[in-house]
Amino acid sequence: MVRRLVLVLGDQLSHGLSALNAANKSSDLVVMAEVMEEGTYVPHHPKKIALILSAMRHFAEELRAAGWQVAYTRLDDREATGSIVGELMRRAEAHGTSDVIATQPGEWRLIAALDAAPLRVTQLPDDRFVCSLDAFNAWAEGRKELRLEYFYREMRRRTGFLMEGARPAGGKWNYDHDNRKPARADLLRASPMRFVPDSITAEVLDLVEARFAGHFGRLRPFWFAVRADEARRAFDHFATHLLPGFGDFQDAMVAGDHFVHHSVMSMYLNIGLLDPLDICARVVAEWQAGRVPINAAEGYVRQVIGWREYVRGIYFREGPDYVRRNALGHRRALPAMFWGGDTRMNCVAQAVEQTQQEAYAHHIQRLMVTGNFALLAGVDPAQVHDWYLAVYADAVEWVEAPNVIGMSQFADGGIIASKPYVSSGNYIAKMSDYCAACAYSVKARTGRDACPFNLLYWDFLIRHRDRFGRNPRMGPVYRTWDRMDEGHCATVLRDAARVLETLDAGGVV
Ligand code: DLZ
Ligand code: SF4
Repeated sequence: MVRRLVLVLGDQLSHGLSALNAANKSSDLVVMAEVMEEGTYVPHHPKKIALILSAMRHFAEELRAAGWQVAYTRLDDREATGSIVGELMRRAEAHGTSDVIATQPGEWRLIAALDAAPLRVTQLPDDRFVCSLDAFNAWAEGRKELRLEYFYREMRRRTGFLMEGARPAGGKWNYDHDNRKPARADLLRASPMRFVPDSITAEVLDLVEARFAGHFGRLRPFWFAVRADEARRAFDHFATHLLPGFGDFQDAMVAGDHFVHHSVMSMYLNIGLLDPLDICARVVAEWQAGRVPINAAEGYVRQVIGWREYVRGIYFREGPDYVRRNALGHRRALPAMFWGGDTRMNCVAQAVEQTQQEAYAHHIQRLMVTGNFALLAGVDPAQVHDWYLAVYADAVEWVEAPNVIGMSQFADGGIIASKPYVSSGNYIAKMSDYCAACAYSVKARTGRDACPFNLLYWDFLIRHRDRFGRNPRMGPVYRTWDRMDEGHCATVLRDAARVLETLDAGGVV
């Protein structure tokens, strides 16, 4: 006899999950399901689908070994219905129960689907985070601006990480200013730990290859960790070899080096294989032992207990319509180069190519190359959002949408960012070695050879002068424009219009 069903989703692969904690091993049945709908509502990268399906299969085995009964649907099971709710209904009917315990999904779409299901579904809070949604809302209540820095300080105090009594370790809360060094190509630099697919993963790879052949992204070589113990080993490897330089080179981009000093742990964290407090405790211990500098430890801890928790709070606070916001009224279609189409822009080509290969690009590639270009070109933020959600292995909507809609595209009108993250080619030239091998000249400000970022940067600012002209943090750039020769300004805008026309005509930029 089964009393209740316990839903475990593909990004809820944690033994301490609230739904499992609330359930009973002897009378409840865990339901896990590989379903086409979750793989195709956006065309997820094949590596991402393989990660999730293989990690689900391994997790189901671990649950069985721990004494749970698990009803597991494989993508190619003949009776499979193709959706999460369909699978719950099928299991409910087979076992004569309509009671379901779930942990709240990380996406409004699925929360609504569970609410609408003709079953008695209890959605429990997802407590695998440092800050509950209630605590976030209490922090946000009555504040005019929800800035990361203040939230982050609260999290530092709450966790005690990098605190010396009431003071931040080293005397400063934030060492971001030290974290902007460019990096050189270095063949001896360590890279993330890679894993050889076991027989479960090998079977999943064949399945993904057969079912999602049309999706953007290369499935093989597949090297991700798919179990918690592997993810922990991968994290240890990062902490030992790459963390010491993580701070200094956090924003650096190096052609052909897909990871530089990044940990590439977000995909494991976001599906539940790693625990945020565990990994931060390890980072803090490395700093206490004198093996990593404070700017590295602080930078890492800030991303995990600060930024990651903060964006989750915003996503759930802002509600289901957040992903369709478009404060700047941008309407342009996402250019084909985002899907691997030809481009003469080396920075974009590098970021897209590695995304295709790895289902990964680091934050500055996402923010200052692809995101910056989409924003400057006025691409419809919903299309930009769908792209990021699809192509990155770590992209679950609660974390991806605030980063894209808010931080990168300014489509939420300034809830997350106090000004748009835009830059000319200069920033990319400073932080990368991309420009040397580019068909465009980053120094040229006008003409056919001019870096498109240089042209579109001004076009964007002038297009949106009504909105940003009075922003005190943007005053200096508008004053620079106003001091420039009128003829030069007209040429910049004419050349920018030519780039946009080329994009609209489906031409190569
Ligand atoms: C992303 C994803 C994919 C590709 N496939 C599945 C799946 O087959 N079964 C499943 O339970 N979950 C999958 N997921 C993760 C869900 O889409 C995720 O739980 C929601 O986006 C909410 O965070
Ligand atoms: Fe990118 Fe411009 Fe540099 Fe080319 S010149 S790599 S387009 S920033």
